[in-house]
Amino acid sequence: MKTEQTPTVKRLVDYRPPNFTISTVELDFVLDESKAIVTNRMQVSRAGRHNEPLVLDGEGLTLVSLAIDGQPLPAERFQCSDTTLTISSLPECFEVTVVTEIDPKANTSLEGLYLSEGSYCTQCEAEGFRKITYYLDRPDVLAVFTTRIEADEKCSYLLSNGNKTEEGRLPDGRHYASWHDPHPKPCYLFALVAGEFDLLCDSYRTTEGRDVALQLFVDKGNKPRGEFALAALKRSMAWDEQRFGLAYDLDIYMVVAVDFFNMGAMENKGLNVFNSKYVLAEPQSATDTDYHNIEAVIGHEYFHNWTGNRVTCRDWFQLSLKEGLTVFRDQEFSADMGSPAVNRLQNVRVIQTQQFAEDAGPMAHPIRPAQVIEMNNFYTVTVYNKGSEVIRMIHTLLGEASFRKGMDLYFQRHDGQAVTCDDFVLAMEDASGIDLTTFRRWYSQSGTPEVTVTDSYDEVRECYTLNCTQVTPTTADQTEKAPQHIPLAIALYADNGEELPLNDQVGELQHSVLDFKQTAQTFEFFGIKQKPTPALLVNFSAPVKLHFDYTEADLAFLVKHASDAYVKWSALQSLLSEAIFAAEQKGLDSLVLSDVIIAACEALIKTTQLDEAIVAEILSVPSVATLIEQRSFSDISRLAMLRDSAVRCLGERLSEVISARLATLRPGPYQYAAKDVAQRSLSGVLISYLAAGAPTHLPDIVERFNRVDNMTEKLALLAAANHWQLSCKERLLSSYEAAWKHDPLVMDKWLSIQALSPADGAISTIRRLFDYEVFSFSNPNRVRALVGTFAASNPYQFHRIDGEGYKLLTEVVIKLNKLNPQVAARIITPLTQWKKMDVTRQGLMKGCLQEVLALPELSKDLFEIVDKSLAQ
Ligand code: B3K
Ligand code: ZN
Repeated sequence: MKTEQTPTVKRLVDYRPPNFTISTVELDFVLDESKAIVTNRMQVSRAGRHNEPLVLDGEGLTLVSLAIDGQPLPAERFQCSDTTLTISSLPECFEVTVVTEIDPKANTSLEGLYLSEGSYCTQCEAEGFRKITYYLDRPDVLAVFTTRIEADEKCSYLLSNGNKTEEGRLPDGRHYASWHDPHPKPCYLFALVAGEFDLLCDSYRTTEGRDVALQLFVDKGNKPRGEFALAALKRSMAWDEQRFGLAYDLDIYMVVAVDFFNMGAMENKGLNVFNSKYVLAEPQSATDTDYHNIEAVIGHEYFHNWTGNRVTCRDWFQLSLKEGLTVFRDQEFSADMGSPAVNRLQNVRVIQTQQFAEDAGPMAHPIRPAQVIEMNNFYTVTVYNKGSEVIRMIHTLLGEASFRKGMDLYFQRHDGQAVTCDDFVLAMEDASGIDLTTFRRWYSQSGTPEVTVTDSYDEVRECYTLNCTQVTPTTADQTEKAPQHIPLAIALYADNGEELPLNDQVGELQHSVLDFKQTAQTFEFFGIKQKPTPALLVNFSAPVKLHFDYTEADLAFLVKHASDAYVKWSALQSLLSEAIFAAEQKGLDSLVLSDVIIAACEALIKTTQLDEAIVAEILSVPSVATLIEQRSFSDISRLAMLRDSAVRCLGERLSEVISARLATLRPGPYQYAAKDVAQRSLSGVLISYLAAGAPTHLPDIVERFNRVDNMTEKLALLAAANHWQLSCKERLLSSYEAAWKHDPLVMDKWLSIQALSPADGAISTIRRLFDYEVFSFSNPNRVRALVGTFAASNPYQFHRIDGEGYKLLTEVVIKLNKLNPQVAARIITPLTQWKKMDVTRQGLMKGCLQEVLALPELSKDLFEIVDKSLAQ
């Protein structure tokens, strides 16, 4: 229903180029906690021949003064609304000087200019610059920025984009600094930071011979925790030069870590602002996963300097132009820094669990959305991770050499421009000569294609045939679906486990990636002496669901013989999922895994032929979130019980083998090094099996917890004790608390563990923790650690049939509606996916959503998501 308050929908088809351009912006900030004065002087020109007024965006600003070409503007020449400043009767070229007042301290949305633990910082993407000053807040308006910052001397560092041009002292204990960024940029890349920090310095010489000063700013006392991130930055710089020939383009690169931040980090030109979670690490307090994520996010933001900053987006519908491509680049970087196979499996898990769920839910959208209410709602796993899969498919279709040519051409054509996803695909097409006409559908069509493959074998012709069909189910946003261009990578195995050559009829070797672009297509392979076992979707070559009628023996065969880690992993995941679903169908609460599955797992535990990290991935029993994604309608509490029962069964049946393997996994003193990370990850999985099914075989958990020198192993022990309700759980929690109570970032893990407790009483514990001193509703990391984790990953307690879990989340969402709409809109996601649940839970969940929808002054962030969910 459209009411007065219904927020407006913006559509891609309505895109028009800006009717004014801005060449230079001079910003002057006089900082004060609750009254900051921003003077903005811009040189503006009319674009094209028209008489339209200039409409600047602005939100929550107090207008102090307005002048055109230095002359104060009479009131009849301009108009202010809640979101715009409209100025009419303007010449062709003119200077606008607008002075506004803002209140950083009252800004709890963490968008625009705000305070993080006493330091000023900004977040402008997507549309936060308009909360700082009146501007053409859209990515296709590129200007050269000069920024002067004046503040109290207790803010010892005054930072902005580009190079520092001036600094000095002022009367009354104040000082100033001026910055100039020579690269024209959209305002979403503007940044300002002013505060007191510890500084880590280093330098990097680019292949072009430029000496770049590297500066990392962290909270006082955190210097040792910044070393790893700084080293990761240098690795990123070297990698981008080597892999893509891209070097850095300013004399200084700054990274600031702040505690109050809505997402991971932000790629502002020359001045990245980071959530401290993705900067700070030392072995005692950070896990291997933290180290991995820090390296990935540091890389991601650095890579944006070319894919995002030098070439930016024409409009926000094109977000995947920079995000999908930059995720692809960071994934390639992580793969090169560590294990490609393990990284690939981790990427695949995000797609299969979170992205497939998004496609199946109310917020389904293509990687290039066609319509949006609140842009911040579209920084999604679809735009980012599926976006990266789409780039990866282009890479697969073109091959590394042509892909690189395509990237080179893209930069050659578009450096300094704001462009579209079509421009990117065209560069790839022109550079490679490969037709991507059908492929472009991946940008406009949402949903997960379902590919069904059947096979047949003709002994006389020695011909093996794969019959492929594809269908993309209707999604919440789109009913019509066309076939996609799917690169389907395959391998065929003979009974002895040997991989067979893929010959065509005349004996020529065929490509192992099949070009599957029609609704139904048949592929034939010749010279095949006996019916082979096919491995399909090798290395997860496309973001699709694949169906093939494998027997249990086929899957066990693939676990053993397939050379590709994804195929092995996927085969064992299918065996385990099928066992769980079969028990669910029978209405059972527990299950016994077949001898075939047990034997496959036993062989994996014993093998020394595979990297331990890959074994750990393969052996991980699918999460409830992964399972639920594979079924349209499930009893989630039964699935959770059966999932745990599968782990218990493995622990019981394989306790001896597990104990023997565990004894061989003894990494030395902590190092974040691939071999050690692999050992710790396998050890974590094996310990959880024993905790589940054979607790008497466990090593002394408390002794081990006290002895190990790193957070990775401590947390794995704590997680196992918590999930499997070992008697030592409380002791471990107290010991953790005593060690880290002073450090909120480290306490986030402790909060999450308690949010994950399957035990009754978890909800009252969470409520108690709301009042605990480290917790605060205004800090997104705390909220995500406690409430986000609970809702997304505690199936037993969040989905309680009495509705108490849903009630808890709803209360928090209501509280955050005004405090921080972006975080509210994120953590509500599990409630919006009610369609997957049983009828009772559906009713409870919808009731909660209706309560949110009825809120007075509902943010547009929440409105968009809740309204769509209820409309299903
Ligand atoms: N570009 C930012 C994300 C901005 C999110 C705005 N709600 C970080 C990144 O993707 O690198
Ligand atoms: Zn990004």
